[in-house]
Amino acid sequence: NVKMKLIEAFSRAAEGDFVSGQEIAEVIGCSRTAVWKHIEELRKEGYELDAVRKKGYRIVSAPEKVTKTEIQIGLGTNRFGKEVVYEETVSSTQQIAHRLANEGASEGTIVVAEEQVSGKGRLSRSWHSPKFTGIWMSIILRPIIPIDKAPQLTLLAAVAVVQAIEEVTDTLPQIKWPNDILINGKKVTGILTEMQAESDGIHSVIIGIGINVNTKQDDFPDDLKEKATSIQIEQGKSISRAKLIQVLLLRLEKIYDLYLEKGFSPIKQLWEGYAVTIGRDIIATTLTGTITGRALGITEEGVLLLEDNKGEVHKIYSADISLA
Ligand code: BTX
Repeated sequence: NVKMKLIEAFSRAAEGDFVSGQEIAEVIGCSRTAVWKHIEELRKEGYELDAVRKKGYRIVSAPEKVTKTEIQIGLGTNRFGKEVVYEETVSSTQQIAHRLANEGASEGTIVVAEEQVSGKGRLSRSWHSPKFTGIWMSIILRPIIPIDKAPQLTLLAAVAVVQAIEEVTDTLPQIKWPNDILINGKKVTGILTEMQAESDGIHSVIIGIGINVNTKQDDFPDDLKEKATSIQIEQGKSISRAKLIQVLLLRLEKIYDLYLEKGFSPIKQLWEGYAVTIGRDIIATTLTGTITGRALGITEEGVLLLEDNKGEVHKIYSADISLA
């Protein structure tokens, strides 16, 4: 990949130093006269470059983008993110991931976009995904597990997201069952797990992760301003989205491998350590009604146990939770 070689050549030079046309030609294996064409391609990708006669080129600023190149340089995973499908604008990364999964895409393939115009939440709700502000990513998994275990993957993904955010920021995210990640009580991340399965089992699981990273208060529509937040809002400075994706992919791969090897128990423990709702009085709104009670914990399947005031324990498979 020419672009990657080129960026690597720049990153080897000391900051602010020029890299000569000759050096660039050698690194990417092209003629000196062809160098400018590749430089132009970088410019089109949002890099700002200085070109000075007899000195060469230098990168003035790199784009804050999450292209394949940005994600893959320095990525420490074995499988996750080895295939990256990047688009600037999509309707939903889930849609593309479903299509790729049908076409046989390998496990760990990710789809990322700078912007989604019809980002999807659960139960046909929408996910607000403005340009260049967040991580809008879907990952294709092909676990060999029974269909009823698939919801565990949502919890697994939530743990990985929390670990990744903790690693690259100084915030303390928490999980609200099953799929919300909150910072200071406001939603910073949503996770949507969808499955392609037939009677012979799971063909693929597509995990969609939306993280508000560098979103500013004004980027949220009015109805979200109260309940949504971003990493930038919470810690007062922006962070590199590409870096967060790299850390997230590594965490996801590690925890997924742990899950395949040891099952859900170790994931459950990690999850419970981050959960805000457990042990508290909550209101669960399901498709059929509302139940109020104390959240006791989750089962080995990842199902929420809720004890109502008569002492009856309900198994909650899918609901929206709020603190009572
Ligand atoms: P959810 O149904 O739990 O949350 C959706 C609800 O969250 C919305 O109804 C709205 O109230 C609120 N909301 C919408 N956008 C945001 C936002 N940016 N920040 C905070 N709150 C918001 C959660 O569903 C699952 C979201 C998954 C999003 C990813 S992004 C990549 C992938 N592609 C895609 O279309 N969806 C997933």
